[in-house]
Amino acid sequence: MHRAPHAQRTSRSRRRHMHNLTLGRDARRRPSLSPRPARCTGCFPPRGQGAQKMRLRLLLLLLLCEAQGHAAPRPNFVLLMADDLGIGDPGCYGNTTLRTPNIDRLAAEGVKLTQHLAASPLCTPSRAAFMTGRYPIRSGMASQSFIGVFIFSASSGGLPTSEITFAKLLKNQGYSTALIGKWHLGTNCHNKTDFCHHPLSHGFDYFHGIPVTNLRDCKPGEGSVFTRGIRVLVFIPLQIIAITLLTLAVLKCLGLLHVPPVVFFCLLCLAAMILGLLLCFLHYFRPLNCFLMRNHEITQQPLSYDSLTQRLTADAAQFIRRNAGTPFLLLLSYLHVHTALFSSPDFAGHSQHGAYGDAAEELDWSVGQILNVLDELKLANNTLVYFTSDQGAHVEEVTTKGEVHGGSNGIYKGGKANNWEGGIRIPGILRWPGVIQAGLVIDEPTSNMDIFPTVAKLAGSPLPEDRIIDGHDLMPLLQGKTQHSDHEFLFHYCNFYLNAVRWHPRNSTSVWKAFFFTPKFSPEGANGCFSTHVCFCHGHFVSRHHPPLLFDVAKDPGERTPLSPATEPRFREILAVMQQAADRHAETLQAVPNQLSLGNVLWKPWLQMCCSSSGLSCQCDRENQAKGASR
Ligand SMILES: [Ca+2]
Repeated sequence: MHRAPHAQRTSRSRRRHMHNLTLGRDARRRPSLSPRPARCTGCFPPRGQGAQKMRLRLLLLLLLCEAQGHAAPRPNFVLLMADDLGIGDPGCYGNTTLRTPNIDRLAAEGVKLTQHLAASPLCTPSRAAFMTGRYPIRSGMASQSFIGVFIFSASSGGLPTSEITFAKLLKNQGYSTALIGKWHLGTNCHNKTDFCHHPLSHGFDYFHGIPVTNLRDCKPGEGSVFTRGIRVLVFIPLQIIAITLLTLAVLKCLGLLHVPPVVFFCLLCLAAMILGLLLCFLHYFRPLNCFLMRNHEITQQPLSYDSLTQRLTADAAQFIRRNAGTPFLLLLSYLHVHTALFSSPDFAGHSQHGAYGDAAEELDWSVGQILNVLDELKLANNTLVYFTSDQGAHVEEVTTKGEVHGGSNGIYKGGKANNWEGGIRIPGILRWPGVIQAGLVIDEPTSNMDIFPTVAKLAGSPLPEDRIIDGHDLMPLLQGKTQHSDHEFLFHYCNFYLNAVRWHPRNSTSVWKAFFFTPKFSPEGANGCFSTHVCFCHGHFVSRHHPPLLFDVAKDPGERTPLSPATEPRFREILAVMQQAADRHAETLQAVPNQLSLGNVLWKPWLQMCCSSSGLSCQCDRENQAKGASR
């Protein structure tokens, strides 16, 4: 482990840090949950006898109406999401060697959640759940195959338009809404201009960022995320063809077999075709999939990493400035710290942890810039800031030279793409000075799906009633009105497959976690699936458990020692309750189109967006021209 061990243990009590307590007069000035003032019924002019009394009554009513009309304004929302940042990376979660003073400041001024959970350990499904407050299986954003995320910009799958994001709810409430950074929830359905899955079709007024994701293949010289796939799909078939050709040639030379020349010709053509497809893939992947958009327009293709974080941060700051006078929602979805790693000269080579540490420290700098803008515009007290990561650190990210390009999950086992705590326990920090107590640490189970109902309620929006929302409003927990999470059960999915159940009984401090299967780590004894780069969720890649593997993660957060009937007398009773909960949950699921089916994740030429018309070269840079053209 290249970083300090995770210092923040999961003790079961809420610890109120006595420093910097800010619950004063401001704290009692609650936000209005109703966006409109109540109607002034009875406001009519007096006449006849008793006019004086009526005038007095009228005056009181007017004062009441006036007071209601000036209810506290609804808060702004700044949601900061890192990509693949581990819970062991920020200083406030125990790291002593990575410098994250701005994230630490946020935690000191707000609430730090220590059992904050991603609804999925992968980018696309976790983000779908975050945006909708629902398990990704409900929206069809949970893969039944090996590919659990979108890789191509010209795929037809994505977040269905029937889904309701918190951005859509807030836009309807008059909020200005922006997504800056990574989306990764699809772009088009049927043609390259329908933008059915695009952020602007999901409630954002403004989008500036990448529609898919940052990958090694987007940065020349950083290698390829497809190395293992290429080995299976290209090198092995080429070897088989070569051996076949050689064998046939020898048999023909020895006169043992008559082989017509057309057979040799066909085999050579097949080999040439496979090689040609590989070269095309490697050549065109970057321009066709790694590009920046501003709203519906491509502004930089392929994207340049030069001052990329600075550009996106400056744009986020501009959005805040433009909308300082009206309620706004900003989702700043960082490309950091997913590979390909990058950072500007101010950060490159400055951390103790190589390229990963440089990127993490630049991410922290950007968080600081956003907090500074809120301070400068005096918006901090009326803005709820949330910081998180979309899932745990990718522990298998190690370069061929042995440089660690994945983060730290602290004391937790596993990481990205599996449901050990390291894959799903993420940083979760919320700050709202005067409303949320500063310095509070909450150990109760919470989910990134909780942001949806929390944000909706604070903005005065009713929740959709025609669907199940799996998240719960966080405010009662954050404000100390309840000490116990509303999540009695949480369901941990590995793509489409129910991997584990979490049970936090209402009258207990225990947090039971039962695994129906676990990934087979490789090589044996490793802390991840290094031979496949990510763990898979089915088939011979997993070990099934009958009875399920049971832990109390309140006592054993590292999931080191499974319980048994000998060590836990209520073993079978606990598992029976969890199985019943899983069965009840399964009954709430409905069949929906699979957005991550093979047909929906494959590259479709007719969906390919390109900023130039000259073949597939797709080269342009309109980033500077487009500045200031946004809302
Ligand atoms: Ca991610």
